[in-house]
Amino acid sequence: MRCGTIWRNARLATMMGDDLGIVDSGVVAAADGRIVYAGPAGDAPDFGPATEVECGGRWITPGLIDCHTHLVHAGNRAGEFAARLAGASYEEIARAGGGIVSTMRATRGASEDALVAGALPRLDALIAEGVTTVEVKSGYGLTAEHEAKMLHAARRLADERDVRVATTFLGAHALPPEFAGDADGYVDSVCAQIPALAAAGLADAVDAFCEGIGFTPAQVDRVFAAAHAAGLPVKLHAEQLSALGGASLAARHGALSADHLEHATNADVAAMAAAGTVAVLLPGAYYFMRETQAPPIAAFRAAGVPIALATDCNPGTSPLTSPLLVMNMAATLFRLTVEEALRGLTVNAARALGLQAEIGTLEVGKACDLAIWNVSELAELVYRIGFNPLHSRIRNGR
Ligand code: DI6
Ligand code: FE
Repeated sequence: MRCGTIWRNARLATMMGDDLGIVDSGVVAAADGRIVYAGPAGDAPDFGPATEVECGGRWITPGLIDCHTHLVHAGNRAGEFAARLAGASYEEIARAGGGIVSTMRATRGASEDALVAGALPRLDALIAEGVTTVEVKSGYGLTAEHEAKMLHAARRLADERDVRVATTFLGAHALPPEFAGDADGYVDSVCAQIPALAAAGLADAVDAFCEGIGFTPAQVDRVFAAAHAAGLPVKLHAEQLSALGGASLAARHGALSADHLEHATNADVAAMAAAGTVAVLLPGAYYFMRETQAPPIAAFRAAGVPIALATDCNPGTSPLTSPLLVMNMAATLFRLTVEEALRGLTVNAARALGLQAEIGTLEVGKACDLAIWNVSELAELVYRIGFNPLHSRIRNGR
């Protein structure tokens, strides 16, 4: 078998099957950026001449996938954080013209170059912890021009760094001031942007914020219809602060994922299970917003809804750039198991992006995106707080 690089003497968490798919004495081999073998050393074929990497018994997982971020944005909201410490609520700040709209002002005022430059340190923090794929949403431009600028900036991150970027159009994130009192008019303009963004290849999916301070299920329904017409998959910020049935709506639309979900009901869970919609949990936002109602994890488990995890990196509710801390928070705050946490940033995150044929497991034919860890047991990846045991990160076999 011809191959380029072989990683030997490793322990593998392949994420194949329903658990971690562990191989104790494992080998991974790659050719032309793809995995050509991942399994027990004893069963490995003769690979012929290749670059050999001795892993010294280290653990190899699939490269981590951060499937929900708002990495591209200008400015920060540290001042609002301070105001919240002094007693203001997120909703009060939003209704007073702060919140998402303050990041919108900063983002409209930033050039595409400045957005790229601003996002790179955040992206580098993710990469330093083994992220090989990141989803990036628009949603702080809130005009056709500035939303497209954000998506261009997101695409350029993949030129600046060795990382796969999936982009999501989140025009229906907040009502921009010029449409005050006319949310339906703004939704019309969001829908009208979708065909051109799809045709230009700028958006891989369409998202919306279904919430009292965001958009109603009826408005989201219209955005999703426009996405379907343009051939784009959908996902939804749903049930974060209140129960509006957004997750059920997303499931009815065959959404890749519904995200946040603290207030999801049994009906939402059943609809997601039937549709195969992934539950993307964002414990950083739950923590930062000091929420007290955790998502219905037991119901997701019982119904077989796949659970993914992500940073939700954004300036307002989750200024977080650590996938390792996300796993710890998911375990500590939501009581996810080690297996669920690790699957949440690999195989199930791939599914939340519709990329399960390409990434997320150590499986022949998939991209050879690996994270190699200096840990003696996988639980260490979930257990430590503020410590990064990444040994190396492989993207497309390099
Ligand atoms: N939910 C969130 O947590 C973020 N967006 C959303 O729809 C918040 C974004 C922000 O406050 O800037
Ligand atoms: Fe978000």
